[in-house]
Amino acid sequence: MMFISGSFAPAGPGTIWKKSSPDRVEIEAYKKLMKDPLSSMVPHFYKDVEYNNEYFIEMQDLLHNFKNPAVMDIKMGTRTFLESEVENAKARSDLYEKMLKVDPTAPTAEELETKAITKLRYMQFRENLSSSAELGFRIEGFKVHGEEPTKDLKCLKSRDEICRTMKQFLNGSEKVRLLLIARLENLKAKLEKSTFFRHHEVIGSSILIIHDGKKAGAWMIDFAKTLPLPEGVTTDHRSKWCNGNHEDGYLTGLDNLIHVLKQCGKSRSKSKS
Ligand code: I3P
Repeated sequence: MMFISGSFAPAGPGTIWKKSSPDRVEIEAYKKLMKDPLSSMVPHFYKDVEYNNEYFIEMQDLLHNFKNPAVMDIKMGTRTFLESEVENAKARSDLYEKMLKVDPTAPTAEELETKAITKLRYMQFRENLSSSAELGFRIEGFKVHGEEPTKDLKCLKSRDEICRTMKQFLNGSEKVRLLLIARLENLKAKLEKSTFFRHHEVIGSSILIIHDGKKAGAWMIDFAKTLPLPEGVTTDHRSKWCNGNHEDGYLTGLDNLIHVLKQCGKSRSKSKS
């Protein structure tokens, strides 16, 4: 996440370096995205860089044109893990500890005994705890100017709660709300025309929203788990996932995100969930 993680470094005016994995998945995704109708919906990719045996992506700094911006990271999709996790039986104590911290009642009797869970178990726990499973998106964190980032949102689930958080982030700006709805509707139109989107599953990717009270934008970011679909497989990004169909629920999430943003305007004093 751009404003919280330590994997970013300023590169030059208007550009940043983002740490990238040696598997080159994100680099390949950005290269293809630059030639796709989605190019205006993602940060501009300049080049990949190898530096001190580490890999980086030199890309547009989306914050560059904003003054004192507010930033929100929204993780997209009803599925937030790769299908390869289904076969990954490795029991992890770190994920068990994280689960316990959020909800001490969540582990099963067996998990309480072994004190370890698989990544699949943890990721699905996180999806169900938050709005991911039902709405296809979740607010991971946000930051408004002059305040510390708000990251403790793992249990944010209902439309009503999301709406309240959105209002806090929008800081009462009706203009920004309408700009964002328009931008996200534009994104949806572009996704429908995108060859890239037709041929990839988009997992663990976020929409980054930035506004400064006057201007507002939203961009797709984080493609480290955006993989080409296997030959002959197609997805509609809305159907329910079952192992092997590669559905990610991205459009379900986008539809619901737009809907919630519209709802935030209607229910200024009293919101319904
Ligand atoms: C992490 C989060 C990350 C995920 C990470 C999780 O949980 O879901 O997206 O990394 O897996 O631990 P949380 O948000 O609760 O901290 P990937 O998206 O790269 O899978 P990891 O522990 O295997 O890095």
